[in-house]
This record gives sequence, structure tokens and C-alpha cells, in this order.
Amino acid sequence: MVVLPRETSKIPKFLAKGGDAIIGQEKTIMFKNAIVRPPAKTFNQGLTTAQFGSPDFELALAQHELYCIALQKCGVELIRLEAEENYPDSTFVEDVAVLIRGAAILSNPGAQSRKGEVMAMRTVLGRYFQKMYTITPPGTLDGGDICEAGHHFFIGISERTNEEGGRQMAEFLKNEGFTSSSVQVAGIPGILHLKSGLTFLGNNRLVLIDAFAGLPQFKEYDVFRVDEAENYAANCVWVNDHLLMAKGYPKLRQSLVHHGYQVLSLDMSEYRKMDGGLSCLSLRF
Ligand code: CIR
Repeated sequence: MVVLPRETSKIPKFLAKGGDAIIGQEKTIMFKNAIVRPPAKTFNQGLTTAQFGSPDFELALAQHELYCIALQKCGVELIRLEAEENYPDSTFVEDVAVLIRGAAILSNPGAQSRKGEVMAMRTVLGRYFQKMYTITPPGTLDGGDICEAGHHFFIGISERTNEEGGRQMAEFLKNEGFTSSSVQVAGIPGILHLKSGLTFLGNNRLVLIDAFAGLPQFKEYDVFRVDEAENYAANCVWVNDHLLMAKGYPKLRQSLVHHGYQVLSLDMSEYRKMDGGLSCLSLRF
């Protein structure tokens, strides 16, 4: 593992738009679409372990709209779904599917109250993906536990994703020509899913919380380490030539900007109250 020196200023520049782009040695997928679903009025009845109070619905809605605008600014076309009142956590669309090149994998969310979210997503994804896999019981898996890093995927084993869910995911990925490795996530305070503490930035780079930084799975990567006080900021969205990150985390922001990233900072206060981060709010493909 190499912690990036501050003087490095290699910029992950895409050479082509609207298709595969080359970053250094690596082929990276450009995202053309993102599925989003606004929070429902029942949003504050969702699951949470955070102690930041109840979310303000109107503010959450406004923050969601700014998130959508930011994605559009990154050149992504939005597929906007209707709010789903029966499922308070349904704005966190990332957890119900994993989208890879050529296939969609429907999850089986680890939380009982979220399992019903998958059905609607199956219908939507059927319009865009001919090939679909499904995680089946006793396997459970939340999309937030799956981090794509080029041709390799990290699979978090968490309170939501069990070993069997991870095994099924690894098998589907292998079928599609990808490799994977698993990472233990359960038990790290404040980290619900793998991607709560990890972002892949392309070009062999990761943003990582300290709890993950020493793991052998990440030792070949160049790493932006996140100060513990800024752990929430580790969940970013790297989309086309931009990086969305949560507002209010100056150290990580400064370091990313210094290394040439075009950072768009977004206020995520209301989603943080419900254990959600930036990546959870969209499914990008
Ligand atoms: C939940 O507990 O399922 C939601 N309140 C938050 C889900 C956040 N999703 C994510 O990190 N991928």
C-alpha cells in the first residue's frame, strides 16, 4: 500500500467520453445513467443506528435534488423513480442491486424491512439489462457492500451481507469474468457497509478509513487515508471525471483537490441521520 505523497498531481483524466476510457494502464467504464429515487415521506421511519436526530423531510428532498443535479453535471442521465412510501429506506437504491458490465445482480437485503424494495427494481432493471442474477436465501447481500475496482470487486461481509450472499456474488462475478475478494466489515463502529469506508477512484487508487487501511486486500493500491474524525467522508462517488463527496470534511477534500480531482461537495446531513451516504443514493451504469 502506498499513501499518496502530497506532491503527486497525476490527474485521472478520461481520454474519451461516452464509452470506455483509458486511465493510465487501466480501462475504466464511463457512466451514462443513474437510477435515483427521492426519499419518501416515511423516510424518518427507516433504519438507523446514527444518533443525529430525526431527518427533516423537506431538507432531505432538497439535498436529494442537489445530488441529482450534481450527477447530471457529471454527464449522467437520470432515471428518476417515484418515491416509495411503503419502504422508508427505498431512497438508498444502491442496496437493492449491483450493476456490472453486461448484467444486473439483484440483492436480497439483509434487513427484513428492505426486502420488498427489490421487486420494483427488478422491473426497472429489466428494461436496461438482459442478464439478471439474484441473490437468494439463505444468502443476504446489500449493494452497499460491493465495491467495484476495475476488474476486481471487493465484497464486504457485514451485518447485512452474510458469507453465503458474498459467496453467491463472487460466483456471479466469476461467471462474468471478474475477480473478487472479501472484506470483514461487521463490528466497525459507524460503518454499516463496505462502501461506508471505501471508495475506488480508478487508476489503482482508493479512499480508505483507517480500519481498512492495513488489510492485505488493499496493499497494492495507492491510498488516500481518511482521518477517523472524517470517516463519513470516505463514501464518495467517482463518476466520469468528477468526484462527489460529502460537505464538511476539509482534510480529505483538500487532499483530493490537491491531487487534481474535480470535487463536488454535497450536504448529506439528512441522509447521514439515516446511516446513508452519497453512493447509496444512486445506481450508476
Ligand atoms: C439502512 O439502514 O438500510 C438505511 N437506513 C441506510 C442504507 C445506506 N446504504 C448504503 O450505505 N449503501
